[in-house]
Amino acid sequence: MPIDLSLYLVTDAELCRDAGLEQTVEAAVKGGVTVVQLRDKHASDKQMIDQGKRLKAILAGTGVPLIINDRLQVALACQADGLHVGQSDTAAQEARRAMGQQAIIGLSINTLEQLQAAPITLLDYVGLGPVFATVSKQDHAQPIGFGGLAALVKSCPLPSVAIGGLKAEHAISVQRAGANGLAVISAICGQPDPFQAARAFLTTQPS
Ligand code: TZP
Ligand code: MG
Repeated sequence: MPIDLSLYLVTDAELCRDAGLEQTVEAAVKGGVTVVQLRDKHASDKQMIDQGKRLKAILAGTGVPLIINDRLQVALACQADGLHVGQSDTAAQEARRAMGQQAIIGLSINTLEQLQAAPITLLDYVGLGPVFATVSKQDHAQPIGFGGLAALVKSCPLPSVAIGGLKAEHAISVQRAGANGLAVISAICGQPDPFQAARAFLTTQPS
């Protein structure tokens, strides 16, 4: 399924605690977010399914797809539009089989070796990074910088979204590296105004 990766919001329940997760997502989508990924390393499956259903209701009619991080059973139960898997999560093959041809399946990639081993024909996009070190993901892989990002994009036959420490002022560098968009957590989640934080990606000039 084609997907607009321009501004991909990955949620963080802890960072959104004060403002509210639904409120943050709703405002960020109004501000220009084109994909929402529900990511929660601490919630139970049941909590995540309920959260996914609430987000689906918010996204209904916006054209913005809901992707679930890691948990295939959650994605199926809340009828999400897709699943994003890491290198050690549910295999893309299993996700595609269970979710069907229309589902959006994404895979995280950090190295050329991982890209070469990826089941490209089963995927809709890849997440490339981390570009920079970030506190938003524990035990993340080695940062690749914009040079590493450009090298991966060059070898990548699929649409790609860059992730890891990205802020609005990085949009132009990501574009120059050839990726289709930016994925962010902390540049939107926990920001005082998630609407403006999202809009900044569309309007900020490089520093
Ligand atoms: N995968 C690689 S880096 C990262 C994930 C989920 C976290 C990105 O968060 P932030 O706050 O945008 O750096
Ligand atoms: Mg994962």
